[in-house]
Amino acid sequence: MAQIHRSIIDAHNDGLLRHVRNDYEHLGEQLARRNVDIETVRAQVAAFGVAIPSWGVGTGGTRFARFPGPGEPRNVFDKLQDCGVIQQLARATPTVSLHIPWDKCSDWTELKQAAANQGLAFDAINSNTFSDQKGQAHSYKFGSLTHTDAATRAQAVAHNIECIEIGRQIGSKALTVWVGDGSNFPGQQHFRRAFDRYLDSTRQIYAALPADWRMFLEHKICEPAFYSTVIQDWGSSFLAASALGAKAQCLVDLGHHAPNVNIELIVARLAAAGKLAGFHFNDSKYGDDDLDAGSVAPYRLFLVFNELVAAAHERVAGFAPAYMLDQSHNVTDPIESLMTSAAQVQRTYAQALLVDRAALDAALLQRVRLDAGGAIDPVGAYRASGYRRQAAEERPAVVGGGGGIV
Ligand code: AFD
Ligand code: MN
Ligand code: MN
Repeated sequence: MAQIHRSIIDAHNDGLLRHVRNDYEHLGEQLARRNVDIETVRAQVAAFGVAIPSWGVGTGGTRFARFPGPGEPRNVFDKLQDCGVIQQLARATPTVSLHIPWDKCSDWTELKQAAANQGLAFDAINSNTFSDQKGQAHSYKFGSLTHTDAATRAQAVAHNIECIEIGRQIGSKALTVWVGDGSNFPGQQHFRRAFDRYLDSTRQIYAALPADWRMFLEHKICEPAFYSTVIQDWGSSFLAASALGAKAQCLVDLGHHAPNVNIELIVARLAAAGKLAGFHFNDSKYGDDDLDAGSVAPYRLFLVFNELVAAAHERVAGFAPAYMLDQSHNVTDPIESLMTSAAQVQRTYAQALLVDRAALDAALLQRVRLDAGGAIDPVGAYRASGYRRQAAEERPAVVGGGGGIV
């Protein structure tokens, strides 16, 4: 099956070209009025790419059912072909993130070539020790890298090292490690010992990393373990990444936090510590829903990008996040969802670029207050005024009283 023919794209574009040119020109004028150069923003957005997860082009499912779609990819070559179409049309996804063993194939050189033919390269490679494969000697039912049984841990370590070897052949520069290890009941797992075993296993994987590789540790609050997970949150992830060394960083999957957690703050903390590996973009309402990026909470995505653009703007040391989608398309055509999600990520990046940081930081709000007759520095002026001291003298303290909640 070939890619979509150029003439089809041209014919489609022909009908819309005039409007796009007019709208772009108008937007350029509008932004110029705000001292934003549209060409600069355009170049930054054009240089931005987000990786496609190979598993995202297949139809996803829930634990209740999966409803297969028509023309689903049968193997990694089919998946690459779908990724090629996504990149051909939307031009925002130049790389693919593989998942081993789901994407195992017999000839990695052939696969690398097939990707290049589609205009694609490979991003981080993902290991899988959260499910058992046929013929596997030791089961991961009760854990993998943190299993109490040394032979099971060794098998999981060997699998990750094999992923590095595969990644090396296809041009990946990072290994993403997410484990489903954890417990379903209080008392089932010794928290400290499980974390120690995780460190012991990941140290062996870390030692096998090529010099120019990074290791991405992905935390997740729950699922499939629903009482506790070993790498539950960014704190655990940060501890592990710090213990391992400079090449280990923390990957933030937007769906892997409790509801209402301030993810952009986590992003800022990790960026400041030089430990932000990158992202798995998706959206959610309740848990690891893996819905299309920006479809439920676009403002949350904006706030994340606001931190990213600020960190790049301020040249935070070691700031080089990898961007990937990680979604499950259960009811849509995965190609459509991935194209619109990539565009949504791109759009959000553009919006964050439009924020005038210098003005936001100082001048704008100060000027607004000054114009309105207020103080340039309200807190400074308030403290200098002695207002509170005077109020305390004029209003005697009430002794006792109820709670602070009214
Ligand atoms: C998990 C994680 C992880 C993993 C994926 C598999 O997000 O990135 O690779 O699902 O589908 O929840
Ligand atoms: Mn993920
Ligand atoms: Mn997930």
